[in-house]
Amino acid sequence: MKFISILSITFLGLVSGGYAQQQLNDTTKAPAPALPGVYADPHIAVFNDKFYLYPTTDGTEGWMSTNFTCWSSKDLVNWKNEGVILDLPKDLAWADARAWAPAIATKNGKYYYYYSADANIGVAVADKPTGPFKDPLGKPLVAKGALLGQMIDPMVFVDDDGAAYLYFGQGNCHIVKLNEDMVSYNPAAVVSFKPQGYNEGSFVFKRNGKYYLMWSEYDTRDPRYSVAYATSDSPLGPFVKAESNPVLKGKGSVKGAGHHSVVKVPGKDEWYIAYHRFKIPGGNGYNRETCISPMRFDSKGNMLPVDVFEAVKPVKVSKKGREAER
Ligand code: FUB
Repeated sequence: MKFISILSITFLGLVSGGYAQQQLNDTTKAPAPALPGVYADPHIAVFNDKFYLYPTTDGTEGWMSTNFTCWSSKDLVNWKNEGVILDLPKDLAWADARAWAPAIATKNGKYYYYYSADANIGVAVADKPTGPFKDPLGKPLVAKGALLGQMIDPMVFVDDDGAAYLYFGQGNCHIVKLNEDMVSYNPAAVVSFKPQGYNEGSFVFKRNGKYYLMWSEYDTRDPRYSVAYATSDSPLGPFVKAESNPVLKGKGSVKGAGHHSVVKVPGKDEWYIAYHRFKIPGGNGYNRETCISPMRFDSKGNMLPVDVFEAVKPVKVSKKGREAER
């Protein structure tokens, strides 16, 4: 009798182990997106005890959206729509459509929101992460035609010493240190280069003293759209492309995974990557959805490939973690 039950436990174990393995290898059942509907180019951030997502509103051919929304979450899994935070026709005098690829940074108690509008880069300022955001310049921060490539896809990285750097551009990657006011810079100080494979969507973060520059390769309408990275010991580069690239790419039912951003859980060495993929089912480069996956490093600081089939478990921002980062 005992022998039979050992046999049946072993059999059940093999069956369930096989099932778990099959689940792991199943590239048809992607996790649900983080946001409902079609949103792309998600910029993820953490302020106080909440996570925020700032995406592009998708769903029109040519990406013709005219406003930006903000989403908040206490656990990275449940997201609340905070509504429209910048409405181009209403809030800007110089652009009214093609509201793309925003990013946010905080400095001196203010929130600075950088975005693309009609292929110029603008900046808007607010007292809270959820706005309302106001245009302090009345004109683009980086105007169309200022440099080589499209003036889109801004991202701002604030270093430990408080210095802020703007990364931007499609076709070429441009970097410039922002002035203390966060809304101006010296045009003569712009550094421009093109990492091998670079297309757009640059993003920078720092871990253990190393600067990681990431970007998207291929066109966002191409199912091969993916993310690569390089590292440097300075926010201005030079950056050396890692050998183990891409770090994010589609697989199975996940296509066109890219234009990402990265967030660290305060007080922990725990990282998440937000990105878009073609909507499942039936999406394409104009119908993309926002997803989040865990992101990890090896002991040498190399990024490990992201598993686009790994679902995010709820994460809490603790008071202790926040205090540790002050
Ligand atoms: O969402 C519009 C454009 O598509 C972005 O600016 C690019 O990065 C690409 O994702």
